[in-house]
Amino acid sequence: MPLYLGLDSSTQSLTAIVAELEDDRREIVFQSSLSFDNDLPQYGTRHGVLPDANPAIACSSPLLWTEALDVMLARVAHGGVNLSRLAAISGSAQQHGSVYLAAGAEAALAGADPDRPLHGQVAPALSRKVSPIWLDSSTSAECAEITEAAGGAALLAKKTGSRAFERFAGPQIRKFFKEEPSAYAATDRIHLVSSFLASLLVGRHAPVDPGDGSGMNLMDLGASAWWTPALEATAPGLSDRLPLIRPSRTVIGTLSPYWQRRHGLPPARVIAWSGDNPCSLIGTGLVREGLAAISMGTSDTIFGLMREPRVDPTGTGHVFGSPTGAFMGLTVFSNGSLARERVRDGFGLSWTEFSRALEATPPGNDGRMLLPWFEPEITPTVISPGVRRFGLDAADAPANIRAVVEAQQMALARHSRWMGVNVKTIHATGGAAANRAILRVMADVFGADVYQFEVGNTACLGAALRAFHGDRAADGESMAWDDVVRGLAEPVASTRIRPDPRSHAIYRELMPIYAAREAEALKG
Ligand code: XUL
Repeated sequence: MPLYLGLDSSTQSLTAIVAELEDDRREIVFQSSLSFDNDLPQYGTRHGVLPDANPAIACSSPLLWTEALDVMLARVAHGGVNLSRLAAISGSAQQHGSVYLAAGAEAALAGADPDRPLHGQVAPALSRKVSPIWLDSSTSAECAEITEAAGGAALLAKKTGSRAFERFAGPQIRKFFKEEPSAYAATDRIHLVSSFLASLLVGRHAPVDPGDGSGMNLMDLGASAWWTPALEATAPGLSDRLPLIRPSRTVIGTLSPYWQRRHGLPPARVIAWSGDNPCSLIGTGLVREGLAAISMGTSDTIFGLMREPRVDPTGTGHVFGSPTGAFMGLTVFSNGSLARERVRDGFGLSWTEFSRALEATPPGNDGRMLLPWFEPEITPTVISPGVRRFGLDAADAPANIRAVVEAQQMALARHSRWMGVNVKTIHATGGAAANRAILRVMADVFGADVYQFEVGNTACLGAALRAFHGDRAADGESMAWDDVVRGLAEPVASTRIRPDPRSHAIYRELMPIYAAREAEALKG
């Protein structure tokens, strides 16, 4: 029976899932996760980010991700599973991060010596040591320049699926070109985190898929091709430096000799990697329109499949490509788990105490409220962070805990209306989806049924399922997506949390107040 490996390189960790998938047999046979901060402390990251005095700058290290991949594939190889049956591998990665390689990178990857760790062999091929990631908000000037040169925000959004966003690869590339012109000139290929890690696996430059390519402000969403006016608005000679764009199901090569010899892995097919949100769309089983998922990880996101690309007229959300070949709507909040952690840590509590405090306080928090901008926020755009409290004593632990969770859920509900989905069922995923006290607030704010999943990391599961789908497609069997996700990427019926009508009524009254306070704060 064939095995499929899914990998997920997120902001803070790398996860692997091996699944046995054939007909009705759907079983996870191996799972492992490593933390960048704790397991590879030599890189000095905090929550997966290299420390910087400027809060707007967020970079990580491509060598950290490379070394993590080596460590994880050793674990997979020695995890007690018979990997001679490994048919295909695919991956998921944090979106928007860009990796800069010099000429000669491909030769280094193809000829990597299996007796030496890969990161040391990749190091000389980097034309930029660091990789700006999605938490970076330092490119407002470049966003404005690109918007103007590409014909305005509405056209950029219509063509690429999003207006210019600070964290998107295009504005980041422009900033690099402006600040380090000679390093930009020495750059031969610019990858996303997903296509960089896929390149390491196949030993040559991998393509990007439309799911992750649409997070760059560079891709024509309808055509799945680079959009020349955006490329020209971003940096000179960019078209020569970008990877090819290929459908998510594409077999991009086989596991290179490095991995075969170093870890004794078979020459399995490698399927194009994608971004974590497109992978999570598959891993939460959202292969039809009308359903929504909320992922609560480092970022909180709300997303759903779209048959046609309905771009957000308010300019808040994004339309990305979906691995199914359709599209997905998405809204992202950077104040996700780090904000919840800040409140919890501020009062020195455990997660159990955090949940108890949430359960012991009343829905609506007796009108006490906060705006949860502990870090710079993506939705709505807040470059200079700062928490604003309303009737809330900063020293009152339970009230602050309820306030941060309610604010996050009200923001999710308010800023996802543009997707035009009447949310009646929510598939909850990400680390915080294990917390039922938080999901209770979610159900009551949205007035929707909320379900949990058996597999916590749905982005990683989605990658394994995409490996399955791509492998079958390469053998000429085009599987329906409902059949791909069946049995594993399905909500667990017994976990349903139904909304409480009285609590939902309270939140319906609070929503306009929250909206007004947000609008007021943004004006200020
Ligand atoms: C998506 C986004 C985040 C990252 C997190 O647009 O910025 O969800 O993908 O990994």
